[in-house]
Amino acid sequence: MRSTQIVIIGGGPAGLLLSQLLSLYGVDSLVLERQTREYVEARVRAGLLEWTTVELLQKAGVGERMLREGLVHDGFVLAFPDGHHRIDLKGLAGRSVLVYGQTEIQRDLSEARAAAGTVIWGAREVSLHGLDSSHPSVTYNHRGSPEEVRCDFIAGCDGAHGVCRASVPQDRLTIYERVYPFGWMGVLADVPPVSDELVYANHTRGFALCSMRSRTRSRYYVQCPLEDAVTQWPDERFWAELQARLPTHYAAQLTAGPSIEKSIAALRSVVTEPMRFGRLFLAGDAAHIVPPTGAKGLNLAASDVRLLSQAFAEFYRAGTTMLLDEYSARALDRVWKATRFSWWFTILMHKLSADPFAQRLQLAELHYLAQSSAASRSVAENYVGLSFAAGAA
Ligand code: RFL
Ligand code: PHB
Repeated sequence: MRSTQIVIIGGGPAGLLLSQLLSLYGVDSLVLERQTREYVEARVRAGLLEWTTVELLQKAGVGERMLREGLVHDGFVLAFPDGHHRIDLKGLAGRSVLVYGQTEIQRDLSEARAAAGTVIWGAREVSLHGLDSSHPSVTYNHRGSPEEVRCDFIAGCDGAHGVCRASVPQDRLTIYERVYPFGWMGVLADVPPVSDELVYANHTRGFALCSMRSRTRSRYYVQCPLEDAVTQWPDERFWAELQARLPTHYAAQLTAGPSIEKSIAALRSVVTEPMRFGRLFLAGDAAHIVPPTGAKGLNLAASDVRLLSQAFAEFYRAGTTMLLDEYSARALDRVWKATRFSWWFTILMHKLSADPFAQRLQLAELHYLAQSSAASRSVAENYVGLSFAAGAA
């Protein structure tokens, strides 16, 4: 029977980055991923990295292509029915963000981890055992044969629909949840972006976001009803709707083109407390989900993994469980702040209901942001990512 120090369930960005960081600390791990490598690498998701995430990826030794190909953004634009306002990230918060697709990070990490031979893609029927004992183990099925691996700890990095959180007795976790009554229809297309910076638009027809992956590849989203299916959004309808939701200046710059990917994402906030049960530690989307408005999901996964890798390293280096014992509280401090920001930004920018009072409040807040550098600074500070201050993880 195989054995390792840490079994990591899930080979998304959280799981692979954790494995990569652990190898730097001389800690052995095995990643069990349900899907094939090709499938995982093709999933189009996040696009925006906080600088602390950029630095962590560099530290992990997977930053070279990211720094070469990523686009540094010093600000972004908020558009609303009667104006627009640029949030000067660099000027107000002293930091920038990096546009670099999750698909690219996934590729960089897969390459590094595949070279080390520590990922099993296509691991089915993963099942966790002995979580509250000192000898946990994981069973799974690989290419038709049953396997078992023993370990000291299990890291649950298996996303929102994984097996890890579900393996914890229900009465040992508290789950906080908010479901938003709309989704995002996203399109990826090889057309130049409407602007050098991201544009978040609050419009009476609904929210729209202009993002990008490169100077020749755009990523656009429009708010849509939760019940909508992708088939209801042929390309022509999407481009017309996006154009209608942008201020004339940006609408005039919009280049339409055939979509190369199209998907609908539901918007939710979920926080699981604590992020630990016995020898199982949850990280990333397995523990929390944020609506994509604040671009925090991948960044939170990275900050969890940063804390967790340090805690495992400390355990094996000094034999102390102090950082492991503090992991959940330290991670959750940051998670709740990002949850608050993502919720606030979602409520500010989306069409919530036909309630005219709510609409006027949104507009008043957007006008206030445009007028107050203190208010804009608070947005900038949260958007670039809160620092890892002492006592605040
Ligand atoms: P993932 O990426 O979901 O990876 C989990 C992995 O676990 C595997 N798995 C299992 N493996 C073995 N056994 C099982 N039983 C398993 N069950 C699941 C899955 O196959 C998968 O490979 O979670 P992770 O690693 O925690 O990473 C989280 C991020 O993917 C996520 O938070 C972001 O994509 C969120 N997000 C954004 N985050 C940002 O920081 N910036 C952004 O700009 C941003 N934009 C977005 C986003 C998410 C979006 N969607 C799709 C909701 C934009 C969108 C539209
Ligand atoms: C993206 O590029 O996919 C993206 C960027 C910013 C967000 C959400 C998604 O807030």
